[in-house]
Amino acid sequence: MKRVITYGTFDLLHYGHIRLLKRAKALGDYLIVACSTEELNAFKGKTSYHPYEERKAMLEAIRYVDLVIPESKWDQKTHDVQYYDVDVFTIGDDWEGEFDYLKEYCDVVYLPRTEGISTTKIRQDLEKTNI
Ligand code: C2G
Repeated sequence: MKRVITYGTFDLLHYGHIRLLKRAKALGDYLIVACSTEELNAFKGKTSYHPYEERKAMLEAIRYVDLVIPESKWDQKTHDVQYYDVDVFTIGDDWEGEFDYLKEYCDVVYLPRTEGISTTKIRQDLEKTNI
């Protein structure tokens, strides 16, 4: 069984996230998603609309996702890759090169981001339309 892992906040879940998860799953047979906690979001300078438990529950409802774990520390990836016996680490190519150090433990694949959608864009568009 080929095991894949990816990391992210996945706030205001949108089709860019879903497309990423679909392609991540296609890299193997079992997809683990490490979902950023509020603690990690603070480290990334992000605040999420949905708290961790709600983002975790939404991710668990997605057909491509087999397991959701918390991402509470920026440097937990090396541990996770070994602990979960991961074959492939993948993430969007906005992070190109950032996680090449994991190549010592597994394949590292950067997937093209989906253009035209982001959590930030959703927030900005909603503010403009006063929904
Ligand atoms: N993504 C995408 N296309 C978009 C938006 C996001 O492919 N239009 C991808 C990102 O590249 C990432 C995943 O969806 O792989 C989750 O995106 P975010 O929630 O923004 O995650 P990020 O803040 O980049 O967190 O330790 C790594 C970090 O936790 C990554």
